[in-house]
Amino acid sequence: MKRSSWMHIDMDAFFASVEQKLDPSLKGKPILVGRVDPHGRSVPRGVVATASYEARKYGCHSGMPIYQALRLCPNCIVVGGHYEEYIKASDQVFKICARYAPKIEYISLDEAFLDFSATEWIYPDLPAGRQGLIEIARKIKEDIKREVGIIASIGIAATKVVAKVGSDYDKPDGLAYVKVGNEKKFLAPLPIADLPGIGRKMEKYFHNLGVKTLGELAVLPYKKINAWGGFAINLWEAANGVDNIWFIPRTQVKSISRSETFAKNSADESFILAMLQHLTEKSGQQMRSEGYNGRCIHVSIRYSDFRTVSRQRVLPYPTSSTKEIYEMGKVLVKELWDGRSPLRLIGIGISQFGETVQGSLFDGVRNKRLGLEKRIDNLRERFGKDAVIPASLMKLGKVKEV
Ligand code: DCP
Ligand code: CA
Repeated sequence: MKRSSWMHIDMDAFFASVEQKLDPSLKGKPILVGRVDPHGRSVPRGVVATASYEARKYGCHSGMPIYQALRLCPNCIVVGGHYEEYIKASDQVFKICARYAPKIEYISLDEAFLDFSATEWIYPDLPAGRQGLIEIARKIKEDIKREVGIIASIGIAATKVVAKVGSDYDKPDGLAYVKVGNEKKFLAPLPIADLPGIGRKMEKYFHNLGVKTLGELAVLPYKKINAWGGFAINLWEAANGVDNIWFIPRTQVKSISRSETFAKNSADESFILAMLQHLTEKSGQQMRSEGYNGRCIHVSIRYSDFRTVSRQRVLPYPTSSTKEIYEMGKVLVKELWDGRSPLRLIGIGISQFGETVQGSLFDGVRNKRLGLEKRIDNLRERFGKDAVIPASLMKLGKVKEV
């Protein structure tokens, strides 16, 4: 069997680094990216989305209330988020990755797996194996620094889990290569919380059993692990350096999408966007009723000559909100469609399902919006699907569904 080679790339203090790039006077300073009010003043009960590494020295971190972070580091500068800028930086970063990696699995705005399995033939001039991969990783890091102005950390390993642990190992500005066959040895001294998926509760549970390191987890008898069920087996296998599916269930198992062929081809932007909203509404409603949240939004359009183009973007958090999915869908339509040629079909979908992250920059607004959308779903369930119709959908009339 051909050997796998994975790189895991993750930006350092992503939102904070983009803010420091936008306003160079913030460079080298402790900053917190958090919520701000419309006048640019920090909201006292806000939460830290991320802290620059200068601020982390004082113990500030993501998810911490801003007032608490300011107590630890009174000199910290609180800045508001610029979501569009994060999307732009993310696009630039992944375009650079795509110059080097034949296959990319997007995890979030600032994180992806690059598949370098069996790619020696693409890089005939580079030494095979270790040296070649390290050289490529260096080039990716350099390009990102020069072109985007932020810093990436990269882990290289034969398995995804180990590559991910590797990108965190040497952060910030890290580059870690784990030799093939050395996975277990590399993981053994690390605290169990370094393994993705181990939350605070599970960490505590293992600590109570006297298991503090991944090495200690790896030597637990399989019988004991087996009794704890599937997730424990995953963790145990990962600690033993075994490549398991780990990230696949959340990213590839399911997607929900809707598409419609128009009764008549149309180049009317307001009609096309209203149709997009109609389809998003249906997908969003299904997501909410089935309890899914997805990160990756994809849009397809088909021109009258049947030429079909699609595009996708990854949101920083999984969502099921019609509004959030639609906003991203609209951006994708504007990028895909020339704005003139008539279309015969449009589709939108959501994939990369996972848990919603709490304590993020946009939580307050997002929770309110989701609550409202769920209430509308309930109304529709009770009084029929036309009980609440957004104004932009009124003009659609009846449409043909495929
Ligand atoms: N984020 C957020 N709220 C959280 C966690 C993260 O808004 N509770 C946002 C801000 C981060 C971005 O997502 O910049 C990426 O998250 P990471 O966990 O990768 O953290 P950073 O990139 O900030 O730091 P690191 O250098 O540790 O990767
Ligand atoms: Ca990051």
